[in-house]
Amino acid sequence: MSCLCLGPKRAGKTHLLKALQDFKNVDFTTYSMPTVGTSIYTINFPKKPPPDIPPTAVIPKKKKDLKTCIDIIEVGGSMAPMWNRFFKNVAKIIYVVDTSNLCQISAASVLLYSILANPQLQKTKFLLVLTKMDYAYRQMRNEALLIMQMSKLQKEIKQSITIVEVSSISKEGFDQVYEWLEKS
Ligand SMILES: Nc1nc2c(ncn2[C@@H]2O[C@H](COP(=O)(O)OP(=O)(O)OP(=O)(O)O)[C@@H](O)[C@H]2O)c(=O)[nH]1
Ligand SMILES: [Mg+2]
Repeated sequence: MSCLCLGPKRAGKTHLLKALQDFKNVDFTTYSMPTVGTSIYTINFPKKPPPDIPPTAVIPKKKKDLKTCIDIIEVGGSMAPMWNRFFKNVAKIIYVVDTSNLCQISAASVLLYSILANPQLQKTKFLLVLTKMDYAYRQMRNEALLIMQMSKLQKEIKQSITIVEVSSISKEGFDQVYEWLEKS
C-alpha cells in the first residue's frame, strides 16, 4: 500500500515533502525545479516526549509494528494526465492546493473530482492540504473550500477527506499532517 502526493504544477508538493522530511535543510533561496516524473520522500514521524509515568506504574510493552516513518511518492503536476497509472493499492493521498493562486484553485478541484471518482481509490484516505498560508494575498480556508465546492462534494463521495491549512515556510499545520500520516 502506498501513499501519493498529488496536486497541480507548482502547488507546493516538493517543498512540503522536503520540509516535512527535514525542515532545517530546505533551501528556501533557490528556485525549485518542477518534478518531472516521480520522486520518493521518506518522512520520519517526530519523536514524542515520553509520558510522565509514576515510578510504580507498569510500563506497557512497545508494539513491534509501530510505524516510525512513511514513504511518500510525489507525482509531478505535469504528469496529471498520467496520475491514474499510480492508483493501484494506494492507502493515502495528500492533495496539495495553492491558496495563493486563485486561478488554480478551481482547476485543482476539477482534478480532485476526477481522482475521487476513480474506482481504484474508493477506500483511499485523503488529506487536502491548503498550502502557502503564509502569503497575505492567499484565499482563506472557507473561500478556498467554497471555490472548490467542497461541502457539496463531500456529500457525494465515499472517501473521508481531512482538510488542513499549511505553510511550508512557517511550518503551520505540520503537526496535523504528521498526525494524519501516522494514523494507520
Ligand atoms: N510562500 C510559500 N511558498 C511556497 C510554499 N510551498 C511551496 N512554495 C513555493 O512554490 C513554488 C512551487 O513549489 P514546488 O514544491 O516546487 O511545487 P510542486 O507542487 O512540487 O510542483 P511540480 O513538481 O511542478 O508539480 C516554489 O518556489 C516553492 O518554494 C509555501 O508554503 N509558502
Ligand atoms: Mg514537485
